[in-house]
Amino acid sequence: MTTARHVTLIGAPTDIGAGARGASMGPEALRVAGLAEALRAHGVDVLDRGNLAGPSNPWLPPTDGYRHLDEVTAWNRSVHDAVHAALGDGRMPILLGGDHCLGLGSISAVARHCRETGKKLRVLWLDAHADFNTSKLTPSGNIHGMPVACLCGHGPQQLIEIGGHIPAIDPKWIRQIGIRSVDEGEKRFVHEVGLEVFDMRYIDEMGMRHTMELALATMDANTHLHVSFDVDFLDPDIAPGVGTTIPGGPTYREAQLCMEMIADTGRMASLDVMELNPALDVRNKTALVAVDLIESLFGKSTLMRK
Ligand code: Z70
Ligand code: MN
Ligand code: MN
Ligand code: MN
Repeated sequence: MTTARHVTLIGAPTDIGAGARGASMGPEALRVAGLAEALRAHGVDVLDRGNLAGPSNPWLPPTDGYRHLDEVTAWNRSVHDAVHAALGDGRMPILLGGDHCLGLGSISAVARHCRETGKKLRVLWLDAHADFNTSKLTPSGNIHGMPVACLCGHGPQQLIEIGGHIPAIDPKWIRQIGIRSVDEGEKRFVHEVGLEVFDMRYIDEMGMRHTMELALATMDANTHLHVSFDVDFLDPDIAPGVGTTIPGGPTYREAQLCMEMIADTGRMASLDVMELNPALDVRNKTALVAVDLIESLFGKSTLMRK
């Protein structure tokens, strides 16, 4: 398997876009759970470049449909620059969130890198939520519910322009998996734009194997696969340490298969691990399961070897 063997860990310790405090502690919880050591045990060269800095969380109500827009912008610019620099160095960035509003900075940087290098981009969005709200549709103003819409060019100018190209990505490049909580207006907008969503109903009926076969189809040797892993994708039984637990997510076995099938493509070239909230976790259990699943993304397997 040709998985990237040079990884840069980038910590983004903020909950600036979230509806609960605590995802700011996510990067350290993943380090304490042994992420770097686990990857090194699989032969990966790991460089932990520490945490990015940014504004603190003022915890204010929304203005004009957005909470903390200026602070969210500052954090995303910083994430964009760090992710773009890691890719320029020929390394695979792993963004340690932090809340999912930062998927905007990360993926806009990946998209910029793909434009510069002539790669085809494919984004796998593993999440309980579609994160496709706008200021008009949002019930909360929390920008972690908006990054996918922003990436597709629907959002405030200061966010959608971060990667230097509007829109940063085409909705056709995205595949969403595990979705089970979408707001009413958001649902209509997802349909209007034609996002490809494999929701839990689809996974229940067709199984994770078939789901991932479709979600991973039509990639080629020139494809850069970005995986944006919101930990609330997982069933709360195995991952209680997230801001909003949504019941009925993938089980441990389904999540493992999902990660293993991504690893088998050999195309994953960047990764976000988002929304881990240690303040709501139980003895770092959610961080440990995340590390276990990330190992599978890097080709850990039970018995068989390719
Ligand atoms: C809801 C909103 C959300 C978490 C994203 C929830 C958004 N759709 N929640 N990630 N944990 O407020 O936009
Ligand atoms: Mn999310
Ligand atoms: Mn570049
Ligand atoms: Mn989510």
